[in-house]
Amino acid sequence: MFPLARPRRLRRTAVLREMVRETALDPGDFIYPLFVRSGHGVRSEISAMPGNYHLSVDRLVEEVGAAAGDGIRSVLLFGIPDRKDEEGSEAWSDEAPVQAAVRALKKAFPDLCVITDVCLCEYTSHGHCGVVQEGEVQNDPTLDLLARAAVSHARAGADLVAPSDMMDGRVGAIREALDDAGHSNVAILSYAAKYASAFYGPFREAAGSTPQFGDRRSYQMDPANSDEALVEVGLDLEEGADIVMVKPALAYLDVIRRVKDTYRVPLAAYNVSGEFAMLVAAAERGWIERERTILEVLTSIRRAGADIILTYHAREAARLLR
Ligand code: PB1
Repeated sequence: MFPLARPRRLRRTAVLREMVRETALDPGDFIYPLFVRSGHGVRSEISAMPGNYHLSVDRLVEEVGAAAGDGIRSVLLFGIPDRKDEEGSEAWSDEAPVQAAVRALKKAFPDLCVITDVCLCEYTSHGHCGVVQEGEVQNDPTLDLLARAAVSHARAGADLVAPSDMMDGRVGAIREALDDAGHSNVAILSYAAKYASAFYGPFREAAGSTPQFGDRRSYQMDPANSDEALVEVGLDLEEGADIVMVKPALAYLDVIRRVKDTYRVPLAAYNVSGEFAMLVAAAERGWIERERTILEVLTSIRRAGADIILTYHAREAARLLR
């Protein structure tokens, strides 16, 4: 009790504060999301995500080289296809931007960890993450298409595939397809507890993946639920997920903590586009200090229990930590 106990004693100097600091940020824990499209020499900024670009493969290789210079060792690729159709067939084309990007990156940076997003929403004309029949997103017919996309990413050389569609049973289907195709060493990072969130807005503009009708609430989770997140994570682990993810991060820090305490497995959290845009916009207006806020946000996600953070701040944060 006070005056015996004085917590301020250990806050008195920077050395003391560092000595008792419980949570550390390390660029090795960051995954840097990138958007790749076809063409040559393309680097066009995404308006709702300043500092993020649509990149052709050649420019992507440059960007990743620069990011590696900042300390980034892991990237997540999203593809912007040239054409969309009902099924999203560009998702499993070996010549599509993501597949070409994986090959180019693994060639240029053999030690880089290359992760690919596996989903159909960027590739379907209707913008949903699965096959649509009679106005509804169908679960089981989607599994084979996702598995095909994952196998084609593995064939290109991806280290991890990251299914973000939220269909039931997709982790198992992808695991089986990868193993059958001889890719048993390719790991699965599953978007296990992915919420139907308004924070994906800027991404949908970036990826051109806004659903053309309805919304994603019949497959993504209700923001009000956290017991259900434990069910979702448990299922994905049983089906063979190697790393599980909670998404978004900031409005779901409690879910991150519950998942970590319950399962004690490698856990990722996605600091999504809306969280990024909010911070950048407020900093642009001079309402918050950009650099301190970035580090505070990322620290909070690690403190909540995430081992790995997917974040558009990755390069900047890595530089700040040097
Ligand atoms: O940063 C972000 O907002 C990421 C959004 C995310 C990427 N996996 C999805 C958002 C959505 O549901 O539209 C894409 C789903 N495949």
